Amino acid sequence: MKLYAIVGSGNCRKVQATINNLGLKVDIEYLGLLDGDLATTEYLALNPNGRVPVLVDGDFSLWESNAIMQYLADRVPANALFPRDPQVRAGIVRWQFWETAHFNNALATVMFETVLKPKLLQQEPNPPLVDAASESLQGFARVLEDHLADRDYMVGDGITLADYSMVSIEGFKEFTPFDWSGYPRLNAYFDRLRADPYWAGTAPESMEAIGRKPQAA
Ligand SMILES: N[C@@H](CCC(=O)N[C@@H](CS)C(=O)NCC(=O)O)C(=O)O
Repeated sequence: MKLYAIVGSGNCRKVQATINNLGLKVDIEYLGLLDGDLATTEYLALNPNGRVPVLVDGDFSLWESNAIMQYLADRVPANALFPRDPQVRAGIVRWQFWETAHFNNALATVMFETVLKPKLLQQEPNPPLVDAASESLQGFARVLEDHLADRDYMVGDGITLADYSMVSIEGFKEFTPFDWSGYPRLNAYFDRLRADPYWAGTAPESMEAIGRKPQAA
């Protein structure tokens, strides 16, 4: 199997953490965010959105990070990341939908406007967009804070796909101008996941490395 990825991309990191945790053998090809690699005819045939990640497994190819995680986990019998029990699975899938539609959508908007846009693209942020996303993020952060009142992980007693999805853009959390002080359990949860070696192993070497193709050894 082969995964097309970008260094430091949260949506790629969650897939890579899944691969690491499951011990799967997947070749990773890093594309350059600003090199036009996502806009080639060959790549758009794999993902017409021109985004990463994409998984290729023989004749089968798949985009959307959470779908890729589930596909990979289902290739490994009896794993704890995505168990077979329908109610446990539904709980995991629920939080994967929630992170992408709500929590990380709001966090990514604030982060992109205030961090990536000025630093990577040399463009000005859009203040009304930042304000609206920050307000949404306050509400979703409260939902997550309350969910973590009596648990260390999103579903059950250990790490599942829901956790790797939830923390996918943790690398930008502290750089994002948002007041996290009212969410102690959320902050502790992010720190807990940061200590997971499968997740930690997906971190970029530096902020400068993000989006750039690694130098050939
Ligand atoms: N919903 C998609 C989002 C994919 C996505 O937005 N990927 C980003 C990297 S995290 C990307 O490819 N950005 C490149 C671009 O927008 O040009 C998923 O979960 O896979």
